[in-house]
Amino acid sequence: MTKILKMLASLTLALLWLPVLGQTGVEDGYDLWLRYRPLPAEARTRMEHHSTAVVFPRQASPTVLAAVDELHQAVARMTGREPALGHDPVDGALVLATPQSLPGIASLSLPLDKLGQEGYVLRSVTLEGHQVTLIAANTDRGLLYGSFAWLRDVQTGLDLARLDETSAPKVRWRMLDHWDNLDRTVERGYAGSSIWDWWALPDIKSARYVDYARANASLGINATVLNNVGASPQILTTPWLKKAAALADVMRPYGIRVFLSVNFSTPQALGGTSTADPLDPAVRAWWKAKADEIYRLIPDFGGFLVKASSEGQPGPQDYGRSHVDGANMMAAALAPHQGLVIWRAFVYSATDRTDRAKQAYAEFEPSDGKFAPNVIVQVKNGAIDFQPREPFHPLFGAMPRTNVGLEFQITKEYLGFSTHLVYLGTLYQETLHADTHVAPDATVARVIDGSLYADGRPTLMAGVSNVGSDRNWTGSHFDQANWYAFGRLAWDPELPAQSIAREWIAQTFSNDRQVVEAILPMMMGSREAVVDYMTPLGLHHLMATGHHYGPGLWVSDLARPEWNPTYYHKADARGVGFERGPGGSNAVAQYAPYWARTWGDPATTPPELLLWFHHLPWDYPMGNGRTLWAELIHRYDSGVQAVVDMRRQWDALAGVVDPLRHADVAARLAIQEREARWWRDASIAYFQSVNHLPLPPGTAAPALSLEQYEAIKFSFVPGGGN
Ligand code: BDP
Repeated sequence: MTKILKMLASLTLALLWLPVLGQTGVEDGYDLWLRYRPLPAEARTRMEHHSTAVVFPRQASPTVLAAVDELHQAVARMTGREPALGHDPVDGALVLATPQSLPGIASLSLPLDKLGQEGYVLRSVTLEGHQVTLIAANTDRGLLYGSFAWLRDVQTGLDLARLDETSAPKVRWRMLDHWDNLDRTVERGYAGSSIWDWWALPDIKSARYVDYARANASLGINATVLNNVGASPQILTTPWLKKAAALADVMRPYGIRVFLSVNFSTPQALGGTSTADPLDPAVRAWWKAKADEIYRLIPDFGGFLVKASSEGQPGPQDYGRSHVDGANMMAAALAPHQGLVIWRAFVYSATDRTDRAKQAYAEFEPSDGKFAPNVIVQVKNGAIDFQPREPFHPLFGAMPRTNVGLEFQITKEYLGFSTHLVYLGTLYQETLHADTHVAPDATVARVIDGSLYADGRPTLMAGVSNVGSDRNWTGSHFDQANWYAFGRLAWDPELPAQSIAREWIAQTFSNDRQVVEAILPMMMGSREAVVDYMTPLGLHHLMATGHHYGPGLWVSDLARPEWNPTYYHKADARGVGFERGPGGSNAVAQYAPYWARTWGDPATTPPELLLWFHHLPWDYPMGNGRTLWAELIHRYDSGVQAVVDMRRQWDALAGVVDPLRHADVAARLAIQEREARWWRDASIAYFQSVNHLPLPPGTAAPALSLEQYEAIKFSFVPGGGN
């Protein structure tokens, strides 16, 4: 064993993941997109020329050693030959260098000034007379990201002899939000229980945590919120902070900062104060002292994520104070430590009778410019709630003097859990590419990455995690793609969803053209399919009560009007849809004039959002010769047909895709087809019960009666909300 190998082996992080990788001869999904399977002979020979050695700085930090370890193991696994480890360039080496560790790279005119703290350059160069692949960065984190980028290039078959890549993240905080409770249940989690074995922490640190960190680092995700936004006050007690600190220790070498969700009334709930009023001096002092304690345990702690005055969670409004008062109070406690407050804008009130889609904007927009500089207001992609399709949230672009972050849901609460195959890259792209029209070229991506404002503000893209204790991490193999796509888009919101899907398939299944070309259309069409069989033409929030599993269009008796599907579709004998134009709730007026005009008139509203913005008669002409009713049924049928097609495409890959994963995906597609039909049939049966219209000729009647669909009930549905 070389000296360096011994050094690597002595590191806990190396020891932790070596045995895990060693176990996986079988394709069970554990290895995600970091499979590093042996390459075919020709590719192996090509690669060997470019990975003879891994050369790295003498004074290597844990982050550099993590990168070296990853490269070393990956090359060994792909080529069957361990690369040498050393500190001096040799021919065919992979050289990790910063300007400090190897001043010689200065002569290569690398664009280091464009890389910031996390970017990297990958370049085939001659260094000290040797042909090498240089992975250069300003920081060790950049070297880690560059190493993963090189491994992505290898696995996707790029020409390793002519690399010339420069990349830097556009968004500062690329964050996973875990909705994990301290008892290991996961709100809206469909991949087993929480990955965090809270009870065993801090003493026992599962090897999985390292693999979690590796997977995130491979995408550039640099922050994780460990616990649910419906936060237990307990998380801020010392024993739990020690558990969080243990996880922070695992994440640190991988450039990942730990954040915690906090309950607004924690000081009072834990008995430290008699109130949680944000303007009360004792409350302010409590938070300050708590922040000091946290930073003693976790010196690089990221900050707090807060769901306040939202869906029954306590908040400043319980004390007659505003969101600004609440957020800025916490921000003051964290500011001395450079900590952040991420304050969620997911609010709608039990007493406000105005359109739910308007309430967050109404609450937050007037506070523009009032939040402290270390507060980021986190806004969901749409104004209702992670639906299969929503127009972008009107707050994007509407608060230019406030740090506004974006929250997507990766776990598929409303899109078929982890059973339905739905690639979310296209959904994310649709939001990110949407032009807010508040200024020229003001896409949501440019609001979120801050380039629209160019003032160096902290930026954030967060995704509600779909990771759990399941062996394959995400419940289904294809849901790994949504974690992947989220991470890649958080790094660069302009990346096309299609190229992300391609690179994910190549790394996760096979780089074989036949496989990539067969899986790609399944993924790319899958989101439109789920929209069509669940909520076509802009319909939304029609899922069953609480758990959101299956259709519930008929539900109209829940305590709060906006919890009922009938509130959203408003179907009656005359028509269907939520009127949000000037004649209705006028939610369109919260958008820039361009959208207010376009979406204010059904004639210029695209069919995809028609019933989101308008209540229209059943015989409304769709412009393609069909009535609204006929078009609705056509969409339901297309959705079901798309799933039938996906199944056929997948079946054709039997024997090409490894058997375990093939069988698992096939079984889920069978469920998806059954459930797509269920959605279609139950929706048609319900709408027919209100409009009494016949089905267009040639259309299949629903399999069961409406009463039978209404009678379908479930208990113990995963993800909570039962
Ligand atoms: C909704 C979920 C609920 C979450 C809430 C939130 O149904 O479980 O707590 O979002 O984002 O989608 O706070």
